[in-house]
Amino acid sequence: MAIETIETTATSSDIEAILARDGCVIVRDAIDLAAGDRLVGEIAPYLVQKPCGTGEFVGYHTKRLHSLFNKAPTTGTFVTHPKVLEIMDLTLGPWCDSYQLNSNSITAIGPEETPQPLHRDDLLYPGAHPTPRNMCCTAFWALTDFTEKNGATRIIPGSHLWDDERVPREDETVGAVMEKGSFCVFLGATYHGGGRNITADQWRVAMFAGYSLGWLRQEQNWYLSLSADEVRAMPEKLARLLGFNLHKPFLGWVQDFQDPLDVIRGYKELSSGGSDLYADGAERPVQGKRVRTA
Ligand SMILES: O=C(O)CCC(=O)C(=O)O
Ligand SMILES: [Fe+2]
Repeated sequence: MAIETIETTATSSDIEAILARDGCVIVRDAIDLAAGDRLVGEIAPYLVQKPCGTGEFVGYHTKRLHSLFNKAPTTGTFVTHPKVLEIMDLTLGPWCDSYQLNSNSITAIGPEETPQPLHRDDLLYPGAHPTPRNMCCTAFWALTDFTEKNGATRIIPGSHLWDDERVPREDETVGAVMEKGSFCVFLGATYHGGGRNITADQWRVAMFAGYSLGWLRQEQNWYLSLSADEVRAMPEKLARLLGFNLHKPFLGWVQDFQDPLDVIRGYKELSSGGSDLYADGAERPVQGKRVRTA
């Protein structure tokens, strides 16, 4: 069995059907190779400096880099890629007013790395499985080719439907084998883990971007990772995705019920008495109509 691989021309309904069945999908050749190489070039000086991890989960031959926005200007192109966001619209969109970037990292798996323990990324959030409500969803980009030998992420298709008792086994996994410039998406409840790297000299480099429902606490704290100046310089879409955003009807306001981006852009406290913050189209304080609750 292999993870189903589709072209960027696949329709939303095709993708939705694959994710409902498998909880994962690979989108082939989704970005031009020059963008990937540029990102690799931007992170290279930091990756050289960064030591390997020291734990079963973070690995002993794996390097991780975070806070990529301050290091690599090309990061935003990947994180706001239209096909990735189309998939997040499908998986997270129905359960929140807006979703957000949960975490973002470079994960570079080096020679001799052993498999990462299989896990669900939604383990951060208490909630029973199976559930129709996705808490989070992860996209990861192949910045080098992903092979069976160099540590391609292992995924268990269909495991998003499992309960909390079933223990995942390595022999149930398949490798997210893909060429660089492709990305793979899996639901928060889908079991996966970094793969074994049995090559002598290849580093498998991925850019992970996790997204979560906008009313959850984000895994990575962007408010302390980025300065107001850095956020002000970003495209609005990216700033909002990072959580400098008001989740309607009124979650996350600042000062006088302000949208965080107003404050980033220089709103002066006490200059307004505050106004009602309702969900789109609502005339009273109720949950937005497009947000599913069950
Ligand atoms: O690097 C990988 O392939 C998987 C990493 C992962 O799943 C994680 O750190 O949560
Ligand atoms: Fe993970």
